[in-house]
Amino acid sequence: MKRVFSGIQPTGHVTLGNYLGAMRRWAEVDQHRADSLFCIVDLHALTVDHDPARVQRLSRQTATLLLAAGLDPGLCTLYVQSHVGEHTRLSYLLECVAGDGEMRRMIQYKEKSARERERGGSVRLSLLTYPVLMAADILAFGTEEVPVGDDQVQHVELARDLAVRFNQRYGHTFVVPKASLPGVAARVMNLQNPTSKMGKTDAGQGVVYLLDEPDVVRKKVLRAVTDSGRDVVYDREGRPGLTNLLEILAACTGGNPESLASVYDSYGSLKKDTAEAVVEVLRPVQARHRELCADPVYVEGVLRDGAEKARELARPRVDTAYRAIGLLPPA
Ligand code: AQP
Repeated sequence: MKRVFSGIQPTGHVTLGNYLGAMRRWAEVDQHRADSLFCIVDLHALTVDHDPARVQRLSRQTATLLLAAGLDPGLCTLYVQSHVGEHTRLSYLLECVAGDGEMRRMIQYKEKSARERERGGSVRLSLLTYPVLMAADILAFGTEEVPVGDDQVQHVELARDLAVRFNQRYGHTFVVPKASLPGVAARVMNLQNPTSKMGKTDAGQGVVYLLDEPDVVRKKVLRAVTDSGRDVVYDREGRPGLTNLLEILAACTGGNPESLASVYDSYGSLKKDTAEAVVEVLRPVQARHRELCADPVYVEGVLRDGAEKARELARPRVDTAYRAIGLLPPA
């Protein structure tokens, strides 16, 4: 069976972008067709200015939401990254095959380091090395496929490069993974700024959160920035606001964004239908989330069992990498 791995950072409340770009596919497709691991990558949340209590709270909430979205511990492994030491053990080895130049070229590093500087903060070294830790997350498990949104493709490419380089220098150790993207909504854009990705750390009306009440969702979608012009057309470059709404509607209803464009003759009706489609997609997830919140012991048990399983799966390959690179095995 194919090995699939993917992760989500507890850096903010889970968004509609996370759901449509990644989580929904993990639950509806990946866990049924592959031997899948899904991880709350909490160490990555420490790469930018963070509040310790909030990261803990968001880690629990993200795990609960992943279960609410349909991840089934009988079908997949769900765990928290910091509970499995193999991630950081392997990350160091991969730092020894990665170059600082390739880290500085990462788009997310450029964007997030600029944001930290704008806020007057310093840039953490871990922000620069974060893609190496992500490569370790992936490579530790012999992952073949990484289902992600479009923004993570460059990082998966780096994981591929590091796997190939390590294998060439030290002998075949890692499977070379590839990214897989959803057909639609691979990059859901901010509703107020449709040329920027809808990100967890953005505040404001442009981001729909998975736990937003129906009326809040409606308000945000109805107030989405659209483009000048009257006709409804699918054009990512020229009409990013409309295109984003069409992509969201298509992802929520199973349609095709380009053909949906011809169904609408006004922005108002497109927004109204999109708002209702999002509300309907979120409804069962929110209901299940409420049930799971009443049973935190269940969620903790899932994470404990998941971490144990992930440790067992990762350890042999990480041990092999330690020997291959020239480290003396403990007596
Ligand atoms: N807008 C999006 N559209 C489609 N997919 C998305 N993903 C994230 N945003 C979108 C995918 O969701 C998975 C988990 O994402 P993450 O936790 O790595 O990223 P994030 O939500 O963008 O969180 P950040 O980086 O902490 O926040 P920002 O960007 O605000 O700084 C991934 O598969 C990702 O592709």
